[in-house]
Amino acid sequence: MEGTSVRRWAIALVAGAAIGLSGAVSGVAQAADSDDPIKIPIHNWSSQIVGAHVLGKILNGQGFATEFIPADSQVVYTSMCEGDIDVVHEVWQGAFGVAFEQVVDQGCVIDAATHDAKTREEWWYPSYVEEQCPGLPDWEALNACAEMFSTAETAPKGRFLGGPVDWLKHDAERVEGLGMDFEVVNAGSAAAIWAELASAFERKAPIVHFNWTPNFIEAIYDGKFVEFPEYDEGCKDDPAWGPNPDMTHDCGNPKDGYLKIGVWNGMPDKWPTAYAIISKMNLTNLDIAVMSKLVDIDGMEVEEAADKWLADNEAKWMSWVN
Ligand code: TMO
Repeated sequence: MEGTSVRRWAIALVAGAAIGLSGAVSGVAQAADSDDPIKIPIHNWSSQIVGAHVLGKILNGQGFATEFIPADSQVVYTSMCEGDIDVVHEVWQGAFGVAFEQVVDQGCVIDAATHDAKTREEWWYPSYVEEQCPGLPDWEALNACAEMFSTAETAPKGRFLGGPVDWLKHDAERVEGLGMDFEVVNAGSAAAIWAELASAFERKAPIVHFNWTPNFIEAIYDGKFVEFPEYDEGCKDDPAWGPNPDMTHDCGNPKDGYLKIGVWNGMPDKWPTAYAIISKMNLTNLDIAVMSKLVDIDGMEVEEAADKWLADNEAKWMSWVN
C-alpha cells in the first residue's frame, strides 16, 4: 500500500510537470489518499444502484479503487461504524433517518452532505381509487374503506403492501398507533410492488402500497400519497406526542424529507480527496428520478444507465471533482 501510494505520487508529479500547475495540485492532493478500495453499498432500489455506479465511476476516474457490496439498507449504518462500508450516498430521511442519525450521534458516521433533492416516502394509491373510496387522501377515509383493500391473507383487514423489510420499519407500529384496520404485508422487492401496481391498475382494483418520490412511477401512474397526521420529530420517540398518547409512530413520514450522504468517520484521513469529492456530490429530484427511469422504464443495464447519466451531466459532476 505504501509503495503504491508513493508510485501514485510520483506519477502525479510527472503528470503535473507535463500539464502544468493545476495538474500538479490535484495530483499531489491525491497522494495523501489510500489505494484501498472505497466500499460502496448496493441496495434494492434503482436510483441507488445507478447512483452507486455513478459515484464509483467518478472516483475511478480520479484514480481511486472502488468495491461494490450488496448491503441491507438499515444494517449498512452499523456497517459504516465498523469500517465495512465507506459511503452511503442516498440516506432517505423517511426510511433511514433514525438509523442514520443514531450513528451520527455516536460519532462513527459523518453527515457529509445534503442533496438538493427533497424526498417523501409514504403510503400511496393510484388516482382511480378515489372514486372507490371517497374522502381520500385522508388516512381516516382510507381506514373507513379498509376492507376493500383486503386480500385472502388479510381479510377482513385491508392490506398495505409495504416495501422490503429493510426499508421502513415502522408501518406496523403506525397501524397500531392509529388504530387502523390494516395489516402490513412486505413485498419481497421493489419489482414486486410495481408488478402488483401494474396488475391492479389494469383491473382498476383498489390498492395501497409503499411508494416514494423522486421515483420513475410518477412518470407512468397518476396517484397520491395518503395524508396522515403531520410528521414531527416527537412522533418517532415520544409516545405522548400525537393522537395516541401511548404509542410512537402515530404520524406520517416527513413530506420534505432530506436525502443525505453519510460516510465512515475514518474517511477524511484515509481518503481526503475522495472525501472532498463525495462531500460536494449533490443530486436533485430530477437526477434521482432519471437514474431510476433509465433502468425501470428504459430498461438499461445499471452500468449503461450510469454512463448515460454521467455523459448527460458532465458539468455537474465535474464541479464535484474540481
Ligand atoms: C428508500 N426508498 C427510496 C426505497 O424509500
